[in-house]
Amino acid sequence: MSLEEMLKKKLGKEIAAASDAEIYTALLKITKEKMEGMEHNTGNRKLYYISAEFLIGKLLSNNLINLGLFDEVRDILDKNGHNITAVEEVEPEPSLGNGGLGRLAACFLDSIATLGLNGDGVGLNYHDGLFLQKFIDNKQYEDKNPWITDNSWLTRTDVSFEVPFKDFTLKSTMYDIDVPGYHQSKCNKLHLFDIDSVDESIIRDGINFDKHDIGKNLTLFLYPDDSDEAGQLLRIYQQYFMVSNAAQLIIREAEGRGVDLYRLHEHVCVQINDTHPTMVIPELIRILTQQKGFNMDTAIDVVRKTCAYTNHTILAEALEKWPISYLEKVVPQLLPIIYELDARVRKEFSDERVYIIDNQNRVHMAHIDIHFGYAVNGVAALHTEILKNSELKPFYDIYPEKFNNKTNGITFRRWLIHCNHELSEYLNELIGPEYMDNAENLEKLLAYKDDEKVLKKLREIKKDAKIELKKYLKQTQNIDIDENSVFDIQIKRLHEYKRQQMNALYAIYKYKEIKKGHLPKRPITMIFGAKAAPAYTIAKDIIHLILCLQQLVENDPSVSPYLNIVMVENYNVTKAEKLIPACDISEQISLASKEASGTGNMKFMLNGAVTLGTEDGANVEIHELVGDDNIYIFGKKSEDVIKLYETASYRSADIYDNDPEVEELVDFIISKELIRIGDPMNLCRLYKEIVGKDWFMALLDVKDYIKTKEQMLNDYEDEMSWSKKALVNIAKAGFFSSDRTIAEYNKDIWHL
Ligand code: OAK
Repeated sequence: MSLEEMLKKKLGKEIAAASDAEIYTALLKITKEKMEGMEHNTGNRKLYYISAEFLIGKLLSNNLINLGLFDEVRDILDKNGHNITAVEEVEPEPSLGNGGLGRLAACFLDSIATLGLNGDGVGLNYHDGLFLQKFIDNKQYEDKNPWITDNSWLTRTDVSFEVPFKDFTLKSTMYDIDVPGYHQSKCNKLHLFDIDSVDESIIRDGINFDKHDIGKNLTLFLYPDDSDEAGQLLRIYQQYFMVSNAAQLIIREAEGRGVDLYRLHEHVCVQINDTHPTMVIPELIRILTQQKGFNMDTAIDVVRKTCAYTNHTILAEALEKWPISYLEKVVPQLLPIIYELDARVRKEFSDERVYIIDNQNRVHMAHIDIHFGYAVNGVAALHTEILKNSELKPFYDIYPEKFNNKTNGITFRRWLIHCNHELSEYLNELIGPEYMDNAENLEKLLAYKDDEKVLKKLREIKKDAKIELKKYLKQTQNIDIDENSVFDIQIKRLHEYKRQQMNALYAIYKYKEIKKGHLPKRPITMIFGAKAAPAYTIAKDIIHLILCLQQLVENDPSVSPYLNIVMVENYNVTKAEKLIPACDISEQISLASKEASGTGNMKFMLNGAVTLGTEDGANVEIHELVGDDNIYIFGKKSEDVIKLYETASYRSADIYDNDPEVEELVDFIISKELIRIGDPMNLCRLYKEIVGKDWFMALLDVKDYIKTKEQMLNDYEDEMSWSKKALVNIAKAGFFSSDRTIAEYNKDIWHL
């Protein structure tokens, strides 16, 4: 049966007469049936990629692309008066992730399947995932985000485990999402564990709920507020539930394959995605010793050869440390194992910085991973060097052989072929389709770097993407943007180290310049998208500042023709897919040393944006690849920043007091213009934070930042030379394919 006939049959009516929602459901079913019929990848060693987040985005188009059906479906729909983009709108976006770590896990699943490797994801099926962001009175509010509907990519399986907690046991249900590789005949799975008793009706006004009722709340939210003890306990419940299921699944599947558990490491490998899944180590040891007759030495030895750990941040507050007393309340069965692991470390090493349990009775999760795993990796070259030479130096001194770098990557299926059809088709025409299978082929584009016709075409494609974004923002937020302006975009989680506040200071600078009559050559559209963690006060104050600036500019006819500030509401993967192709200036302005890698930087580059960035994370590698002419680097270097922290010698107040230009910008936060629009409490608090503390040193770099951005805006006016920069960025992006990253993980760590 042809695809068209299948679609008709599923719909039970003519395609032309069906609604977009009906077509979506029919396509979902057809695609799911197709994937269910595919065999799973096989291999002697199987990978379990355990992660608290899988930010997978909508799946219909991605799956159709990977199954090689996209073009046909698009044509069938066109022929019948429908449009694939409108059908895609019907799909709810799964809310299973927050930021970079979660999106990376999703890109990795795509590449693991694409390389035909035997590897599944394991995580949790959060019903309301990460909160839905709403702006009211220029402030962020959080609402629940139910994304699971009757028609969903989830398939309930009959796999179920008993998960023992101190006071009760919970029975799990495993749901699966198929993960097809690009043009592969076999599939992998994402396993998401859940409990049947979750009760969404306990959520009241926004995202509040009873944190104590674990049977009802366990898989409601990703990252529930942990600013109190109940919240922290809930996170421990979630983490243990995730890894206990993972461990039981691993053992069951291994036994099912006839694996001798004493050789588990030869057949299984577990990748621990940051520290959230760390308890899988003591849990596996517990199962092997208590249920499978292992002695402690052997269990530890086997588990150590099975587990590997990826670090995604050096921010101290994100390195998890759980009080022993909390673990005791939730998972007392793990404590004898954790004490044993700590005792072994203490026996072998005298340096207390590497102990698992510190003198405040807290368990350092990363320390468990490093001692009792066989590999530790950072996610960009600079990040790994910082881990080795400062953050984790005492560990590197002990285990130099465990440390390795795996620079992050992104899947080009989603971040080029799907999100930027026009560009990907043009590349096809120009350099042939080989780049789709091997991204390094993008370099063939360099042959056209002086070809005016090609450079003009790239500019046209960018303009078309801007027009698409303009329509989308009008439709979704009733916001008008000018496609002839330069699009300057910063989209990422809101965090002080990412320095959205520094970008806001630029907006203030530009506003004031325009007020003085210094008009930019071309209007500027500054776009932000970011969610702030609900309990992160200053992050919310920064959102407030940006939204107030948006309103100020919008209502000032002397400024609005030249400057537009737009904060996109509820930034997510779907929105990223529309924003990234339209971008000219990619804002990657974290304080050097603080951004482990960044992956948005790679997506923007691939879509022909030019980076404005610090020498941080993967920006360093982008810089090396594209060269000085095709990136704009500013700010203090990581060594200098690390020294400033070590010597505790940074004082933002000194800069503020001694530099009237900086003072003028910061003072504007509490100016009468803004206070009239915003909430004085929020604005004053932010002002005080920046003048009195500025922990992530926005004032240190702000002037260099402004100067560099001005240079960029100037250079943008030379159309051909800018377009050439865009071309070089696209051509050099091949290195950042997650296929390359995964091939490296496999070669150096997984050996599948
Ligand atoms: C989230 C929760 C805990 C710890 C780290 C994260 C996280 O999202 N980290 C981000 O991981 C990305 C993927 O490796 C990196 O590109 C980002 O730089 C990093 O912030």
